[in-house]
Amino acid sequence: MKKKWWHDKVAYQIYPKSFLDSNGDGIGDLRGIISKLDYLKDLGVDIIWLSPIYKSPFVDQGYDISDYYSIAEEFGTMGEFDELLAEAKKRNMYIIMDLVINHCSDKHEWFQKALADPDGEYADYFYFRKGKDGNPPSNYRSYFGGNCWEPVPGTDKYYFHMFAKEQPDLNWENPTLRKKLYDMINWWLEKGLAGFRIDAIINIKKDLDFPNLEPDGADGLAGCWRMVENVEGVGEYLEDLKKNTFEKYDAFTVAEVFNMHKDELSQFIGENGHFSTIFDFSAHTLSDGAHGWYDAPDINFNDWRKTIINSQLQVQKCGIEANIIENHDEPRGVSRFLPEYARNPLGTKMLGTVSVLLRGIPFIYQGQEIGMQNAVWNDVKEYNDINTIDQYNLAISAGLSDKEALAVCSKMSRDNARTPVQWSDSDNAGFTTGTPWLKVNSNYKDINVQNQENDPDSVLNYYRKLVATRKSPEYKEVFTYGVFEPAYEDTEYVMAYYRVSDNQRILVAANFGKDAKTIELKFPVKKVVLSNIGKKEINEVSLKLDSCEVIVIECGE
Ligand code: TEU
Ligand code: CA
Repeated sequence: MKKKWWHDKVAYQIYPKSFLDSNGDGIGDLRGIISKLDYLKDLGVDIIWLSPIYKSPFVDQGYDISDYYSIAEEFGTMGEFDELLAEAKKRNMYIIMDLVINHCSDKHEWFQKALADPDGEYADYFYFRKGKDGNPPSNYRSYFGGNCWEPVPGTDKYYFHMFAKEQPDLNWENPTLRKKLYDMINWWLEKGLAGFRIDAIINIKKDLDFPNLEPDGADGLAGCWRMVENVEGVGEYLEDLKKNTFEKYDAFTVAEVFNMHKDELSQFIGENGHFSTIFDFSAHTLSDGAHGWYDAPDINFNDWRKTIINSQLQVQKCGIEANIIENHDEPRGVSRFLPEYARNPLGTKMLGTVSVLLRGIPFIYQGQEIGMQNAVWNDVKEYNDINTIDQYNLAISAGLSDKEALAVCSKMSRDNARTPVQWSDSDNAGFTTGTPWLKVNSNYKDINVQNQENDPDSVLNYYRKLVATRKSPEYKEVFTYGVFEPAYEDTEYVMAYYRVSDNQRILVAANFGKDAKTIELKFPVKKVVLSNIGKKEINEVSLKLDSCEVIVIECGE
């Protein structure tokens, strides 16, 4: 594999609104981020991904951009952004931004001009189509509920949106629009950005016939993602995008790609793939419900293990993936992937170890490094997220009671990951001196950065060790490029794998079960590299793993 500058890096996702508020308005901001760069450096972070900070009406928390060239005033100024770039550079850290180019905000100048002249040049930046017999052009359900087609006032036309109606989809067929997007991307790269996380990008190629699909819900609609799934040709756009932008800057790109055909993986992340890497969401999609969150299955250990193993084996044939346990769209990993008895510091360290040492770039989501968990939600009014409110209503219309619908959202809500970062045990977890825009998780007195700084055995200090191990001169090569080999697949509740390079073999073994397990070691132990219970040595061939224990061993000859 040809080496790239980003292969051995560790990344961290910041959700700016919830990271740290510096001026007491209850909203996290750039100053807050700048003040924590040393904290992130200490954790071993190289690449920082900022969820959108562009000007936006925040209908979907900044994923609805109204001006690609300005910083949202809630977050700060362009001057402060430049300062962030410079301060990151001083610390040998890289900043990447979110790139949301499947859609923009309905308040973007382009869309405003399109509405003003629905037959004009700007209308073709979007999908404007005539209705059929007074109905929308087709029967697609948007990601956030309701029809994808919204009437264009004063006309017999509709515009297309896969997400909220305030997020009209951009028409990638239009070369002038594409050129404007490329210019914008290059403008940011010229500033010194290291690359982008690319939002919802698989959706840019539509079936221009917009055919009706077999309804898959009581609303008579079919999920719009199914139209996108069936259409060919997105690759040409992605190549054109890459050639005109990222490639010229050797930029790092990590794309959010759902619904890809597995046989296309090498086109996406192979040697000459469209992107540097994509996120591995395979374990997360295990809890996709057939109709929504209300019929989402629980994740069981065997499926989870099998999914991760399959994905690792698949990906290493062609490239490097980006591994997460959570992000701003997902519930907290500790609450989701760990059984109840393991939702404690030991279990949290175990899950982190298994994830961070996989083959691929680890992306740590803010708060993950202290083991933040899902919040307890008592009222639908406590939520802010548009997706959660839709899913709550969907559950109610499917016949669930308010209490049941809330339980569904408590488990699945994106707001679980968006509660403010818990910095200390003082008011509002030290996130703000004002009123936080979203409630603080009530467990902040137990789980917060300040407490963990002072405790050598804390989750935070363990994550520091974990990341440092991955990046140490001794193990960097094997953890970056080493082959992934599953191990002990027949042992119940044990998630284990080897990472193998020409001259090293590392075993990572974790016991997710409630009871102790014993595994027979197949290689002599050269060294215990890491243990979440402080084991220093192993003398036996039979290795007993307690419940929630994880161990990382360098094997000898
Ligand atoms: O997410 C795209 C996407 O497919 C999501 O709808 C995802 O399926 C859902 O959030 C899971 O609950 C991206 C962003 O990550 C998300 O925050 C945005 O809301 C969305 O695009 C629209 O830009
Ligand atoms: Ca603020």
